[in-house]
Amino acid sequence: MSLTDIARPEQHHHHSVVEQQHEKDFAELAARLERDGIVANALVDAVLEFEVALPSWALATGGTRFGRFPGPGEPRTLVEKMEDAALVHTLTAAAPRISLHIPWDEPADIDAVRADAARLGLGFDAVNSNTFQDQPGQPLSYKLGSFSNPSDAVRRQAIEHHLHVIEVGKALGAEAITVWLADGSNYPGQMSLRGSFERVRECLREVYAAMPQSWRLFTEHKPYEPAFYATVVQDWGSSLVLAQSLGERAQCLVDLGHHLPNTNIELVVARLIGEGRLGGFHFNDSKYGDDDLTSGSIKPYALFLIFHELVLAKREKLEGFNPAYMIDQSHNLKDPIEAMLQTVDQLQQAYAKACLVNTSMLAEHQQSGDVIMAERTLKRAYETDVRPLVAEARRRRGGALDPVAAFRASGYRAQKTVERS
Ligand code: LRH
Ligand code: MN
Repeated sequence: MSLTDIARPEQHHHHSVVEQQHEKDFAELAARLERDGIVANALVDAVLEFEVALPSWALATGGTRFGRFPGPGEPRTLVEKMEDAALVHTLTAAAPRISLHIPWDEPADIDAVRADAARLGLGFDAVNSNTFQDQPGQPLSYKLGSFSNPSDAVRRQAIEHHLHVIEVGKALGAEAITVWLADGSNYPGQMSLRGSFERVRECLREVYAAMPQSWRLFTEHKPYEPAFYATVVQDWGSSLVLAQSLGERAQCLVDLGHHLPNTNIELVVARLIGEGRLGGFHFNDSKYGDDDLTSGSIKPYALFLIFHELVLAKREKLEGFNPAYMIDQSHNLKDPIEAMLQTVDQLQQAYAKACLVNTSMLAEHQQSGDVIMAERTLKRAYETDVRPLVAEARRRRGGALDPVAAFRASGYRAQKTVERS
């Protein structure tokens, strides 16, 4: 059964009930939007522009320090992760790239990986470095930090790792590197709060200088974990200061789970857009900490408000505004592919709703100080059921009306369980 057969099971039963119901739903939504002066087909085209990269590390079951409950037929190799990523792209028509983590995805044979990617129609988004673990045979430990480590030799080792990650990325056609550092301390006094930051800046200068001119460097902030007193790149301010001191092609990556409870993340996004330093996202959702749950599963309105800031910036054609949309989740209970399909659908819906905002009317209400009408203008878009619209966008690109249903109907996981046993 080919990937496209999996995407459109209903196509075999000419004009199936599912298709007929979809066309009815879409026509009704189009009529309702027309009343607001909105052309549904224009929205469909806008949704088709939205693409997100999948994290290689979330295509197998994740876990916590308390346990991991792997499922059947999970990918064991990079090419199997790419196969699953390609299926997510086929079903959603919106995930044409995969983001690799080195050394977790260290390619044994770069040419073979490039060939597999070409065969599967996949590209490579930002590559991720890893100095938050010690690898077997690694001469020096990152226990007390990598770029912030007081030891020159440890910092040198960490820089060499990043230069290697850039080489792997260049060979695969990636155009960016994401640097998340676990560096920090657990106790007051353990680490120089300014010295550690200066050492990170110095090391990143060398990494930045080693990047091809076309590349970007994304700095990813995080308030805590694994450090539980101070994290060197702890918040968006530290990340922004760092990016601004490195150069034009250094920007800030916003992982939605890397904010203390009740942080106004859409405000952080607006601030970074305003400074021209929004590099990209790690989309996920959380209730408490860096829970890496399915995007839109806990705070869907906050996700919409983030996309509202993105659509505003896009409509204003802000110079250099080109965020890399990527997912970073850990699927501890759900089938990783189903969770990924849900995630891409949630992001497509949040984007579609944000595209529905009448931004000129909103600006008028903001200007006139009409608080309620301003809020209602946003809520009207958020409260619109855009599911027929994103389904139609997928259908026009050969994807599935309902990706999770199509995946379940395909028997793909059962097939892989046999193949990968
Ligand atoms: C850190 C992080 C980072 C990745 C890792 C898998 O919490 O968000 O982006 O390197 O998760
Ligand atoms: Mn992340």
